[in-house]
Amino acid sequence: MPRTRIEIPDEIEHFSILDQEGNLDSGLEPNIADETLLQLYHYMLLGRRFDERLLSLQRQGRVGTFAPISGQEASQLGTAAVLRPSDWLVPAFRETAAELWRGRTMESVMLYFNGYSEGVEIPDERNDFPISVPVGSQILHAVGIAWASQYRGKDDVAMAFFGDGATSQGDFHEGLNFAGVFRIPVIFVCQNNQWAISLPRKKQTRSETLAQKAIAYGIKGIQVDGNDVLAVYAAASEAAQRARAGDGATFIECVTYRLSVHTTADDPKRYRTDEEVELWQQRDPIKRFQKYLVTKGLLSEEKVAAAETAVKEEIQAAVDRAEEQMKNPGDPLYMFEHAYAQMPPHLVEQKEYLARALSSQKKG
Ligand SMILES: Cc1ncc(C[n+]2csc(CCOP(=O)(O)OP(=O)(O)O)c2C)c(N)n1
Ligand SMILES: [Mg+2]
Repeated sequence: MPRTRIEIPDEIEHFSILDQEGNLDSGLEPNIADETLLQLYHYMLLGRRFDERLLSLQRQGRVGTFAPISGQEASQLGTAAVLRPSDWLVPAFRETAAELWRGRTMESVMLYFNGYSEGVEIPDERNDFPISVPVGSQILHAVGIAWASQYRGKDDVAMAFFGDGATSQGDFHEGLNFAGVFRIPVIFVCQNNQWAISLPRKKQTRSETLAQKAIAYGIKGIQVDGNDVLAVYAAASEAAQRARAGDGATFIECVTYRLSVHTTADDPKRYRTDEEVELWQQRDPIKRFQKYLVTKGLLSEEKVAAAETAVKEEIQAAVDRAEEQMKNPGDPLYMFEHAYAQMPPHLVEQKEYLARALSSQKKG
């Protein structure tokens, strides 16, 4: 028998619109309303400044362990911004900017990272999932949600967030395979931030790109400059259209960088160099987008200063509200809420048991 070659799509597109200095490739400029561009800028700035404030509060003992997002704002907002309210956002543990965009309050974030179950509550009108820490679990959740949407004949899509490390989990492969076989309307957003705690990207996989893993599952894969919010937005819009049209899933690899610590319990100086961090600071997604907006006439030095002040005030007001709320201890019974429409019998029993224990404690 002869040896023959089987043609497979063996190229992966890398997509960027703004260069590292924020200069535009005008032929690729996406058609985004000015209002949306400014909203994106606001949330990128809010995400960054809130992250910095949380880190400072954590160092003062006023916030518990959390995973900072600095450097990843464009990857999170360019993607989340293409969702409709009825779509589903399925975050991992480092998506604060995307969650704020969807309407999560900063108080909720602070409550969560201080261990209050109230911080997990999602209002009924928001089709989002809470933070899920098990690496890669978000992929299965999103595939299931999107499958349900397809089954019900809706055109809502689900968007899963995960990191480069998650691509080594079995969940990733099962999820992508299922999405391929059943043409599930799901968007996989992989934030390749170059590190899985202390494990560098080059030790995660021998594949040249993460995006090429999509080829094996028969779904569309694309690599974007994850620090270029325009390219991320354009790629995510195409993915959402594809999903809504019944043409299945997309895997978007956002090439980005975690500028800060893995979590507040980590010291990255033990495994990466200052030079590497400085290199990525030069590719800062906010600076690049800001330059584009100034060139476009939507921002000026004064407007940037005003935006910084507004964001600072917004954060301060939220911190005050959260700290006021946290003067009262949370209600332990609250942990039973918001997970099930109908609570299973063993949890009903546990809830009743705890309620009895709490009330006898009060009496004693
Ligand atoms: C199943 C599982 N294994 C291990 C961990 C511990 N852990 C938390 S984050 C992380 C690394 C994740 O790296 P990546 O997927 O690249 O996401 P990033 O933290 O860079 O955003 C690990 C191993 C976990 N949360 N879940
Ligand atoms: Mg990572």
